[in-house]
Amino acid sequence: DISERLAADETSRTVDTEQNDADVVALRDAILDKLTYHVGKRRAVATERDWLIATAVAIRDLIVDRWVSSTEATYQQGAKRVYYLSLEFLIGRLLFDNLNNMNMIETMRAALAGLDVDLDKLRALEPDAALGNGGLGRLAACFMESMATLDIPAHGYGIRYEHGLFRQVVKNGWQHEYPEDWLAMGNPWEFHRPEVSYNIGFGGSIEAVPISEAAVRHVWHPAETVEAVGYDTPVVGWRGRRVNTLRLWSARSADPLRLDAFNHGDHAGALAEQVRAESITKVLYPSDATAAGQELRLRQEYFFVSASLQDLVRRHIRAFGHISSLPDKTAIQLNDTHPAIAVAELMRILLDVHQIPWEEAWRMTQATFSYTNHTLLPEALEVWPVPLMERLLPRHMQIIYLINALHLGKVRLEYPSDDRLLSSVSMIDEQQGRRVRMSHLAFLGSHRVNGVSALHTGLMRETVFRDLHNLFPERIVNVTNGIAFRRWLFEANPRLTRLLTDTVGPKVLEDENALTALRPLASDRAFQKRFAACRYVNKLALADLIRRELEIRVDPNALFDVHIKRIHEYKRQLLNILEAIALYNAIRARPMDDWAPRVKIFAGKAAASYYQAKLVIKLIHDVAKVVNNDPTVRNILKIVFLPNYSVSLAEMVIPASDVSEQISTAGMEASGTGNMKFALNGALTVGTLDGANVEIAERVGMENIHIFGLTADKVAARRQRGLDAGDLIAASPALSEVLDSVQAGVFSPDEPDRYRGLVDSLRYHDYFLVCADFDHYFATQRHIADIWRRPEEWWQSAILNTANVGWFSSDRSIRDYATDVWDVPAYQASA
Ligand code: GL9
Repeated sequence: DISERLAADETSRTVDTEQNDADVVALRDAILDKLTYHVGKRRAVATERDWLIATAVAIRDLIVDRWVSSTEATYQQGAKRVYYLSLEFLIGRLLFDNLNNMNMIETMRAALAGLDVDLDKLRALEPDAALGNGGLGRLAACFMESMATLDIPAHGYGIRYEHGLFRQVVKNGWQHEYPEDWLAMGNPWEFHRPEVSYNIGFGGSIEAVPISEAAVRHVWHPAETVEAVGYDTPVVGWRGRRVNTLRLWSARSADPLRLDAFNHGDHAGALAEQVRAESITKVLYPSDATAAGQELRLRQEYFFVSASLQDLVRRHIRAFGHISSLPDKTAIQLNDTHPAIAVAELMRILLDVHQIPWEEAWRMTQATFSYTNHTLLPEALEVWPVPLMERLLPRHMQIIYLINALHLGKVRLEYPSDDRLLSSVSMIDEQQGRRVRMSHLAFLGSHRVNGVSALHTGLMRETVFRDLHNLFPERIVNVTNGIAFRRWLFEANPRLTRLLTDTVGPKVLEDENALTALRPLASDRAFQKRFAACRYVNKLALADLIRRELEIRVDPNALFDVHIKRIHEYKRQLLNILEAIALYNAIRARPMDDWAPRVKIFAGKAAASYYQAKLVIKLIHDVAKVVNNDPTVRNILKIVFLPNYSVSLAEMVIPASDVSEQISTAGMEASGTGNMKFALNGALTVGTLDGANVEIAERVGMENIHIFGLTADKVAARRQRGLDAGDLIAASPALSEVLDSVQAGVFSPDEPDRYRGLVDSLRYHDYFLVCADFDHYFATQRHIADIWRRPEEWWQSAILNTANVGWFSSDRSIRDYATDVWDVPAYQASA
């Protein structure tokens, strides 16, 4: 019956407006042409994969026409270009993204139907491009789309990892990691550019060549050279307005094979150099909000930065004839500190290649770069040991020393003998061995530095960058994150999108502020019912997925309470599962009460080496096993962990969610962007006053968001007093019962001590304030359940969430960058 209901809903699936027969026929012919001449197959023997490739390449042809015209226009106008340097682009699938932005979904559906091919099957076949870990990488992907939509000439630069984020398999409740293989069946969206290649040097020595009485020129003789080769993926803006480029670099050995060794029978030795070179772009580091720290990571960073800077400098000189106008025509955004070595690399290019004097080179560098900070977690701030940097990048280290000496010289003039200040603002951290602070390098080399939410930017000024902020009080600005509505509303939730276009008009597709027109409808019962019906159909589809994946049956009428994101202690999945246990205890104590049925849904990956996070995944599974099989609970509570979280899974889950869990320890989540995706789709947030939750609360109103817990300043104060939670636990019978049962092995009878250490750390060293926030969280969840029982109130609140979060469009974020950081014009829909 589920598939029947979904089929009956067929008509409300997509958002594009027109489709005419001539377009359908032309598209069908184009696909058949690609099947024959690109894939090399006859229709009779074509597999679904063949159809996917033929379809993608047919769309790509249409994209290329716009791509060429966008690029030509930029050259002709001599426009300023934006370069977004990021070690991560978490793109996900592109088939529907491109179709949707090209306004072609229905035309394509019809064209394929004429060939007996189902577009939705092809959609599911495409692998996710998972070239990122989480929010930071996904933000880069949303920003690329918004820059194209706002007609900003922009290039993304990053690494074409052969293997993206690992595939998560859960066995007996434990996470296992397997390599991911997104390129296994080829990538129909990209263009290999073997002619776009640069030499990247590592190691070696520096020669100082005298060029006059007073000056020397530094020549770097690298010990090792690796080639970077470009792969271009077109990035389509809304309605194909503009098509930009994502250029990802792949490493190639300068010498592919030592033929002499091979001929002597040393086959492995003959390939050794190739293996070493190509290892640079083999795999994405799966660390999340922790610095990876290994030499290979630094090689990845320098590799892609050097290739990108050589490429953009070459493009600039070709377009404008001379390097000196670079800052007027180029804005380079550093996405976190991962590409911070770019500051030293651009200085090297200006000084050593173009012979620009130091002061001028430094002025140009600062005017060109800006830097976004994405986290204040101390373990995530990159610091590289000086000996490693000296060995791998000797010329860059010289430049860094000189930047630092000049910087400290100025500080010393202003604040003589303030040693604390000097060591705090120095690029070299002398605490434990000498290490280069990449955040300081990025800060000093930029004209603007930004945080990603108002709260986070404030904390940057007060904590990690306090002293630098006092020296450069204008430099730090805020740009609150945003999300691409095209992907996270129009594609992910076509039913709701159709409802919005029916009621507000097609302008909601063009202008995020048009959502405010929904406000007066929030209390309209008929509209509420239609809004709720969209959610219900989405929930049917999710319930079906849960049944297929996990063989668990969930009631689509239950409240879907969803916590999906990387598994991390500060994100507090542990608080959520402890609350679930408390609820379970309460249900068993009063089974005949009128409980609102609830499904707790979790998904997320833990870094492979993050034991505590993996233990939380195991605990969720252990608790689920007990709760889901307890007959006294009678489906009032179900707990589900969906494995292998991805962009595509998020697109499926978010539109089916009633409650959005955003419960990080206040002060620790820089922004969050999942929070925005849920609110846009009408879920009610249960959350702390952290990251962008603060700004969501300001916009939806405190009555439409469920805030609990310590605020960031209270968290800091509480930590000052110590982390022992004994007093708090003693004061909370519910929490005491929960902790005692977990510690006693009630959920782990096969290994009663499994969670002893975890509970002990909550009792005696509760750094993430799980105990401090527990009672308030539990009470807030019960309050949410009360509202759930009053549908008119619930749906009014849900609609007001959708109506009031237009501001969190990544188009707004990108307009902010365009004016406050890059100084480039941006398209204005309503202007
Ligand atoms: C992050 C922050 O933790 C998030 O709060 C923020 O929304 C995003 C984007 O600004 O950046 N910083 C960070 O290192 N990650 C983030 O998600 N981690 C990952 O991307 C895995």
